[in-house]
Amino acid sequence: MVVKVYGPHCASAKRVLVCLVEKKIEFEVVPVNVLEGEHKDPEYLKLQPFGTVPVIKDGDYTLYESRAIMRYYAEKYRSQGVELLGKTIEEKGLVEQWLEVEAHNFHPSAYNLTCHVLCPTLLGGSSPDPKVIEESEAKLVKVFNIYEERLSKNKYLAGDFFSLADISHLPFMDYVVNNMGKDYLIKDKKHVSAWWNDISSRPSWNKVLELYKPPI
Ligand SMILES: N[C@@H](CCC(=O)N[C@@H](CS)C(=O)NCC(=O)O)C(=O)O
Repeated sequence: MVVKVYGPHCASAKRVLVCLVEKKIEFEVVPVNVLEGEHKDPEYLKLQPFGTVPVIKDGDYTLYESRAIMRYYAEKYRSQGVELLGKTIEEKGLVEQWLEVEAHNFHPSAYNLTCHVLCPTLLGGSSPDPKVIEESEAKLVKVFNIYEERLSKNKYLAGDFFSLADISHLPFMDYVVNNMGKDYLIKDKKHVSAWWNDISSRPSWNKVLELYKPPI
């Protein structure tokens, strides 16, 4: 059964797509035009009642929330493709820890910047608020200071192995560093910069970026 990924052009879906490519899982995509509000259509809401992308369908099985989908496939196809969950229980704990850090410490500020710098007028957004931008950048600097310390001891966030925790950062780090041109946030951080160069050079990420351009 080929996995169907709804809304491949959106940032959160790209997490899922990179995971599928790294795990060598076959998939097809179903476009969802968020700019036209298709993610709020009644048919779509039957799959994702909160009206966000992505969703996957795997036969009769439906799953939403991008990080949950990654965890599901990394576990389901554990022995296939790149091991993304860690081999030991300790490694697995650290992958989970850094996935949570991404979701709760990195993502909110990166998301706010995306809304206020990249797409203030889209998706019902308001005009850019300089205070939100300033505060979000300040919060990201603090987060990156902690990453710098961590990455001075390990090549990747969870240890010396690439994992879901790294994948989870790709879409919004790309927005911040490349699309918004805020590379100055990491430029003076040798280890964060090396980590970003490494993970953003992976063929899986470049394939996903090339195939599914952002909607903005
Ligand atoms: N926690 C969700 C967030 C999904 C999300 O916010 N997706 C954005 C696109 S990247 C979206 O659907 N935005 C449209 C909206 O919120 O109306 C996940 O990780 O799947």
